[in-house]
Amino acid sequence: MAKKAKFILHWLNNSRANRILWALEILGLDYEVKVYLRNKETMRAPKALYEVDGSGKVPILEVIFEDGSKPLKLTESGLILQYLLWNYDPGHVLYPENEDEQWQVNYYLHFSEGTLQPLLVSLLINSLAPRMSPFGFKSITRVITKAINNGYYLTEFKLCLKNLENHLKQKESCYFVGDSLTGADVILSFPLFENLFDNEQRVQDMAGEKLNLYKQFPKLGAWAEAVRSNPLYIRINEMMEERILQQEKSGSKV
Ligand SMILES: N[C@@H](CCC(=O)N[C@@H](CS)C(=O)NCC(=O)O)C(=O)O
Repeated sequence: MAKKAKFILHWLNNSRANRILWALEILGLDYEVKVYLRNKETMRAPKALYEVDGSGKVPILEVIFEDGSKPLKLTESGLILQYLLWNYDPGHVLYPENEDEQWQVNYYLHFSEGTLQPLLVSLLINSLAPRMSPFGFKSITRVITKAINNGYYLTEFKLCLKNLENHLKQKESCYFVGDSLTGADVILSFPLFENLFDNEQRVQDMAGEKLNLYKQFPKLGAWAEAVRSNPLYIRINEMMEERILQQEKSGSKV
């Protein structure tokens, strides 16, 4: 059993940090959230976040041990979830007991940031490129980015969704590993639910074509609905909506 600890999560609105908050809540850990708000024009994180870690990226999880030993500062969602699952889930709530299923969860911890998320970021950047191009170059940029998307990013993205859908088709449960929610669903909640199924207009803008995700990928759609209706997922979102309002009112950055 890991040492008793308190956790400080550095959280940014519309970011990957929500899934760490969800995990902390599910595991019933003793945590505190520090809220940072994106600049409304640039959508980038505030300077205050760079003071916590030079990367200026969330999630950042500080682990403060009760016995006074050296605190930890963890970054990278996959690593943070791995740390929590390996050390702070003795009851196997999110990390299955069965070794084969543990490897499956570990696979998704890597797949999410290593394969799926880079494709989404590339599609997002390509969708913004025409707007950012100088006058006179917007149309040509649109043609070039579309060709790149069709040649690689969009094709690979659709392949990922098809594989994930086929995986769920072979299962009775709507979850990715075993028959209940695991760390796999938690890590996938950002790319698959928050960025795609809960944001279909954005996907359409990114893909440059109409994608009816629920119709094309019904099993992923059922999974997305399980995430949306998860009571602790609802709770953290309500909690953070309130924290955002408080932060905006106080006008403070942290
Ligand atoms: N692979 C990293 C990516 C971290 C990352 O890019 N975080 C974004 C939020 S989704 C961020 O902090 N962006 C702030 C900014 O770019 O200013 C992870 O999974 O933790």
